[in-house]
Amino acid sequence: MVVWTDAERKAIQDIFGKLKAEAGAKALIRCLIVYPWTQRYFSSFGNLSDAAAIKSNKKVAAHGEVVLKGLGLAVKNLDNVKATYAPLSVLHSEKLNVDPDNFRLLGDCFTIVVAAQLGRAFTAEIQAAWQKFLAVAVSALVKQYH
Ligand code: HNI
Repeated sequence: MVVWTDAERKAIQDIFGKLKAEAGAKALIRCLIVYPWTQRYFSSFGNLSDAAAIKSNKKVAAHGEVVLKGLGLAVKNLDNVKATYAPLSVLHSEKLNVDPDNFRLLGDCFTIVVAAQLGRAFTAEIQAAWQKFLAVAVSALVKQYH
């Protein structure tokens, strides 16, 4: 089981509290542009032909919010992320067939968005807590892959 210090819990909750609603969309947009192979999972989302199309795609924006809410679920269940994410892990593995390497890539995009939004407040200590949180979330998402 993951052990969280009080400072880590506070850092993760603070970051989440400060994040703007559009953070999820920004992270997903970045992921689809920087790692174009991730587009293949979103073939039902319409036009993703270039960066401008991805940025203005309403389905991408809406799905970014869904993913952000998904991360919020882990923030609310820090002591139980594995069980909380079990259904999501099954979905991504068995139904969506998402290559699990992509979780970390989307996580990296979230980190960049968080850093840009928090600016100087995103200190190394805060980043350490955030990266630990992402690692726990990604490992829980990968858990049901076999
Ligand atoms: Ni992901 C659906 C959360 C990474 C491709 N994803 C979801 C849903 C949540 C979610 C929540 C909605 C589930 C439902 O409808 O019951 N996804 C997350 C989280 C991460 C993540 C928390 C990691 C941070 N997903 C990824 C990655 C990809 C991905 C990296 C592909 C590159 N996800 C999908 C696809 C769907 C999806 C595809 C279905 C979209 C749709 O609406 O058809």
